[in-house]
Amino acid sequence: MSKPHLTTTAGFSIQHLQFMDHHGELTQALPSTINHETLIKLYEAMALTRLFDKKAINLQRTGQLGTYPSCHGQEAIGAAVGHAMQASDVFFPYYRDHATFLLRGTPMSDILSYWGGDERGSANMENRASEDFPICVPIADQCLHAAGAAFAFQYRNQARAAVVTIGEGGTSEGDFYEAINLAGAWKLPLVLVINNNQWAISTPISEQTACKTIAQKAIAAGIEGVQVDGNDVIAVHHVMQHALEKARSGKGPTLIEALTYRICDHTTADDARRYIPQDEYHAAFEFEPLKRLRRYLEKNNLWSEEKEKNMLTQHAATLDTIVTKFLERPKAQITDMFDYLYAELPKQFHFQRRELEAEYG
Ligand SMILES: Cc1ncc(C[n+]2csc(CCOP(=O)(O)OP(=O)(O)O)c2C)c(N)n1
Ligand SMILES: [Mg+2]
Repeated sequence: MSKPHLTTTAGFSIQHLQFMDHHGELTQALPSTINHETLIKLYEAMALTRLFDKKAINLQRTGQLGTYPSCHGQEAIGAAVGHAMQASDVFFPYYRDHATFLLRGTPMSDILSYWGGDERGSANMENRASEDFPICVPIADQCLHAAGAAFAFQYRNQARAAVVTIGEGGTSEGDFYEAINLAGAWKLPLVLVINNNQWAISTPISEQTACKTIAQKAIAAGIEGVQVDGNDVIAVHHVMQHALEKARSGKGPTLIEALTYRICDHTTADDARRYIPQDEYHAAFEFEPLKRLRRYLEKNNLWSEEKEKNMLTQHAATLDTIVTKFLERPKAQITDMFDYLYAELPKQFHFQRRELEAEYG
């Protein structure tokens, strides 16, 4: 671990962790938790996520998808989280976790269906690697769901971890504080991963909080907090593995702040050029996670132009299959909004459902 970033009188400290800088140079020896094979796998997953992202934006721009939140520049967080988790752990995602879904084996055509407003996008749970929850758009609700599941694992004596993701803006919400408080008080097997992309739509982190770091919020809950370079997939992967093992072995929760930058619009319904200072925005591209990992792999003779070309050809074919499956799925039913919301439809909605079906079904 590198030098503490902040130390309190109570003896808690916040570490800032990095293994690889933006030139693709190691700033400390590779941790034993990661090898070159894993790094290549992470690179390929991050590259596929970036292409998926581009494709989804194109689908939205051509009227074939609803609002979509890009994860451009933030792929290292999702890839590290997805790779470090085991199938028996449970993931409580927010809306910018495409890389994690990919590595969790979530059918990516379901993710497109979800953003296409199709209830079946969240419903095909039987296809999924585990008991992962659907995407949560109401900010910070997922932290409470995750704390509840973490309690269930603890109560049943199961060696499983609940992993929840949230943006830095979301950590201003009461639900987030309630979840970390409970996790600390009950020593829950919970890992909270904060994507600090420094913007909450148009609100910059400087206006969001007076805290120097998001990780230090862990101190108030009496839990371990660590800040990592969120563009360094090695660092995120390393802290994730540590936090997951700790959670599964009954040693309690961890809060991980992954520092990155949102080098994209908030969603396709946004135009970030209207509020992000352009010099800051363009400078952030030099720090993005794929570029540095490719540089590292090439310097170590683990990657080449030819391998890149072959990977892109393979990824294009994978994406074609995903998009075809999404576009060719049977049409959604208008009554889905009732049928997927309740296990058993409350009586007062029967009339509404019948009326809707009669008019548009
Ligand atoms: C409870 C709630 N309040 C407001 C919103 C509207 N909203 C959607 S995204 C967002 C900003 C979130 O920013 P952050 O937590 O930093 O995550 P990011 O989008 O940057 O990844 C807001 C306010 C919402 N979805 N839910
Ligand atoms: Mg944010």
